[in-house]
Amino acid sequence: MNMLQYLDENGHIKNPEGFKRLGLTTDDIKKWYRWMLTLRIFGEHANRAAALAVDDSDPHNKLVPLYVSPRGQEAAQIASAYALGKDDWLFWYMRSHGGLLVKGIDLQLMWKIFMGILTPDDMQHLLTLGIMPYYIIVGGHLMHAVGKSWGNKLSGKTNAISMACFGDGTVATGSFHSTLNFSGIHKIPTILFCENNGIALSTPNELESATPIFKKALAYGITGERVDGRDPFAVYDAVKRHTANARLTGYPALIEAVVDRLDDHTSAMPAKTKAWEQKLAEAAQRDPLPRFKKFLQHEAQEYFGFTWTEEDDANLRDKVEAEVKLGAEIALEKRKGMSGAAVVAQEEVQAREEQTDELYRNLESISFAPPEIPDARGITALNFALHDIMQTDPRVIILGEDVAAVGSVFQQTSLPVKFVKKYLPEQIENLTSHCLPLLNIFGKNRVIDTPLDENGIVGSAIGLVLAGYRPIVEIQFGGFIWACMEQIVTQLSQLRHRSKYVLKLPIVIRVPYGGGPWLPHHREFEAPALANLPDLILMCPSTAQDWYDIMWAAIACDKPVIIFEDKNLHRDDILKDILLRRPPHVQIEEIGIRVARPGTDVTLVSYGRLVYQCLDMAEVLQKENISVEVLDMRRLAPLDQQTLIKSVQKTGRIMYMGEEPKEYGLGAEVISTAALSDTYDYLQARPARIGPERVNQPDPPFWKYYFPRNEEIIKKIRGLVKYEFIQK
Ligand SMILES: Cc1ncc(C[n+]2csc(CCOP(=O)(O)OP(=O)(O)O)c2C)c(N)n1
Repeated sequence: MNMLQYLDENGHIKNPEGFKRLGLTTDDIKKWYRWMLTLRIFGEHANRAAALAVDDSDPHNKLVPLYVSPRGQEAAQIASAYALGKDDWLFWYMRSHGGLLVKGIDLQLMWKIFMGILTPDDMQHLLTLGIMPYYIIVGGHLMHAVGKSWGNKLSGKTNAISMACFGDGTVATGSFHSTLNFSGIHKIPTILFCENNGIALSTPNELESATPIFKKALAYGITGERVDGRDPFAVYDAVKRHTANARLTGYPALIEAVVDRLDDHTSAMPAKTKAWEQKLAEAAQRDPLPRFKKFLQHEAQEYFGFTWTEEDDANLRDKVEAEVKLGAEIALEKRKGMSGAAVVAQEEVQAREEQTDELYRNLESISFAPPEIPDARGITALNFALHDIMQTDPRVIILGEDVAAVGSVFQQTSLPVKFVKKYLPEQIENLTSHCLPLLNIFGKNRVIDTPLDENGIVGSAIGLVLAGYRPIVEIQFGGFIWACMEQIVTQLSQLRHRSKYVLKLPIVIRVPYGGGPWLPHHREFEAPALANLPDLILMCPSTAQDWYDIMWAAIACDKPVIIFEDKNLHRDDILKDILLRRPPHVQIEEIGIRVARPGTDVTLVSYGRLVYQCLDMAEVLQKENISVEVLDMRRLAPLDQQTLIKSVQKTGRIMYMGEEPKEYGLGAEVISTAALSDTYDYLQARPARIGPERVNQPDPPFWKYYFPRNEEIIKKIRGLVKYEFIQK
């Protein structure tokens, strides 16, 4: 196999001149060996700790819940991280924790990571060193590395780049493709460091990839190189060269370090295939530790002027062994002092804490008094919200498919011609034939047409946050959000938790939805499937002012917010109203249910376009002396329980109406909130819900027969009012 190598399997330098040019010192060499040994010895102890239960009460609760051994990959991990600069970030996967030592963590902290007992202070320390929390989802971290480097590049900090480490199985994921594609197109200086140990759990590399890994770079217009990953000099040389080039030119690189996995897949899952076991003895011959020891014994004298004896080696091992044990003892002591109940309770508080960005906590600092818009519709409110936010906060950028040159498919990321002429005459020359794309005002570094890759977009947005940005992502149609569920579910809704709530995630995702005569994936309502995910705030405005205010409140919030915008309301005249353009005056948590119409007999709960249908039906029912209170949810999740309960306690009756199939829909939460609380005692009728059956929407000509129809609403509400509650 062709690959860069300085150190042969017997510990001899193959290319003396090239080796000397690496400019390594005695100090470098000794540090490397010490770290490699530390990693090896730590791994042996961690594997043992992974077999020990914390106490007799629960044999499954191990001291180390899961250990993923880097045995055989130490040289690649230590030398690659050593080639990074102080400000570079490391996006690691579980097996690849050697780089953490190089970046500066001590053994106590390493133990805490694997024991699962990190505190917020520990996490803050890791982030300060440029180390991300751990990732379990294969490939989940790759786009975060790209986004971070991208953000650095956009803000001119070209000296700080990211390195993402991953295994050969990861090459099969969509995230790998996204990573190479984004970084190739936008010249994002990221080092993609693949530790190819030839096997992914039990699956050999030839079943993950039909071509050599490093050659894939070519297809994306970036550089690829293969090195012997058991030779730290080759690894160091490659990473050093490519990071220097990345800093200078912005070019990313894919480095394939060929290594051997000399241990089980994980402590919990040995995955000893016959093929792997057969190759183990041969692979052990390439073990980087004995190889490096031989180098020290054979070559250190010639190249660095010192000798390395068996005694030196034994002394170092003893020292490292003692350090590893001491680290474990300190970590164990800390563990003893932790109460499980207190940790869980604290996390609940942290998760719910309001998180408003500093800039928006002090509104006086925002000088902002643009003229009101007298006849704004939903789209106008959205247009001006985005414009005003971009103008006020330079950290905000817009990302998405077709958001730049054309100003989005519904012109959400643009300004309409007539308003530009009236309010922004200085921008007239930037108009296209039909609008003023925000791109033409804020430039290509702030309004970015991304590749057609939703998972890549959300992943890069998370990385951009790490570089100080506050991205607004557009998902072109709600139906396409499924293409980024991996990032939304496993990262956006969980990363704050994995970072012990130290990381902030100010990302806003806008999702146009709304039933109508359209093809599949352009008409569904996706919020119910997301509402069960912790840490996401889901919003849905139905007035022009709310559209504006919610967008601002979302951008001020340090938690991820997903805004569902009913595209049926974009240009509906029913929304026409005076739009006050104002900085965020309420926190997103305070934007709960809006009482769209007060009433006394029945509480009718809905969202988006349906609110207007509810209002119409309330008008009809009023003529029969049935007074309906219409609630516009606005915040779909978490639900504004207080306002809901107050209303139901007043009316004694509740009905939910939604666009989504009613089974497992948002109505389940709305109704159970009323029925499971003290409000149950106020109920005079069994709660009702109305909405489509749990089937897909029909073809376009028949769409109206799917959604709640007026007659049904009237009938159900009449029934509610006549109802005698069975138990009463
Ligand atoms: C998306 C996803 N699918 C499956 C898994 C289960 N899993 C964990 S590690 C692993 C193999 C990873 O192989 P590779 O990328 O080569 O890294 P290695 O473990 O060999 O270092 C698998 C299948 C996972 N964590 N995430």
